[in-house]
Amino acid sequence: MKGLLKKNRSLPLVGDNVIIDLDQNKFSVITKILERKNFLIRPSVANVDQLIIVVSTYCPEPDFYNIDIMLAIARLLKIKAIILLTKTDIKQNKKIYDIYSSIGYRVFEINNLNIDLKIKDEILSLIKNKLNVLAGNSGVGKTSFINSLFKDKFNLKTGETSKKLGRGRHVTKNVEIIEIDGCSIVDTPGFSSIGIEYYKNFINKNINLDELFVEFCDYKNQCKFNNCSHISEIGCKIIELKNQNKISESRYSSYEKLTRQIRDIKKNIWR
Ligand SMILES: Nc1nc2c(ncn2[C@@H]2O[C@H](COP(=O)(O)OP(=O)(O)OP(=O)(O)O)[C@@H](O)[C@H]2O)c(=O)[nH]1
Ligand SMILES: [Mg+2]
Ligand SMILES: [Zn+2]
Repeated sequence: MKGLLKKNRSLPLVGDNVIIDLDQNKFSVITKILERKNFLIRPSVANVDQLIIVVSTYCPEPDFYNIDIMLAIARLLKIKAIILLTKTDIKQNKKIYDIYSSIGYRVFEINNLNIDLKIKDEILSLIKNKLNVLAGNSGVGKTSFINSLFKDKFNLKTGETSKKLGRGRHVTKNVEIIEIDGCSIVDTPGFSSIGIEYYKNFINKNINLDELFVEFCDYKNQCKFNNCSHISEIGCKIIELKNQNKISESRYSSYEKLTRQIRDIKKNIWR
């Protein structure tokens, strides 16, 4: 990288488009990072078209809050999102399938050890000509998914999960773009949480958190108060729907938890 870029601390991310020149010693140097349309902070990737949220039904167990935060970040950054539910050969999880497909997300139930060919074709057509980022906890099967999608072409390193600890062993160490058959897919190290706190610079004072929950958007105009926070207000349509099980309990509780978390972040940065 050119000294000036380094000095300005504008480090390139995986997924960046850059200008490269030759210096007097004929070494390639990055002289400019082109404008990003978006970037994820953890995993660190720029110009993302689609987030592939990978969740395993078993070892590690699914974490609903994490799924909802990843979906919220995708909405915040206006990135498409799909969900891969892996290890369905060992255990099913209809709850996850039902919650997320009922609010419009495409959820694929996958066995990475022997992927269904129809599912494989559908996924291939969904990821083509896009920069796709795999995200999810260590051991959920992100790397296995790339191997199973491109079986004869890849055999990337995967690792047994620890049954005793119920988690993966952080096998993938780097964020790396894999380009094959017109698909760009980014393998990433596993994180137990993607961390909304990293996005505090995006979360301005007026952000409406309910917009990050797709199914809330259809109903929030029916709340009695315009600026309803859907936490304890009388006449709140969202709370009413939650009580009638028309909005899922776990989605509502993620919203509640996120509201609290953002309130704390705001207290600290706008005091
Ligand atoms: N039975 C079964 N095992 C799977 C499936 N997907 C992945 N595994 C196993 O789960 C373990 C972890 O898979 P990896 O692909 O290394 O997981 P990862 O998400 O890349 O993990 P990190 O690189 O540590 O973040 C391996 O032993 C895989 O064989 C699946 O669909 N079914
Ligand atoms: Mg991996
Ligand atoms: Zn409300």
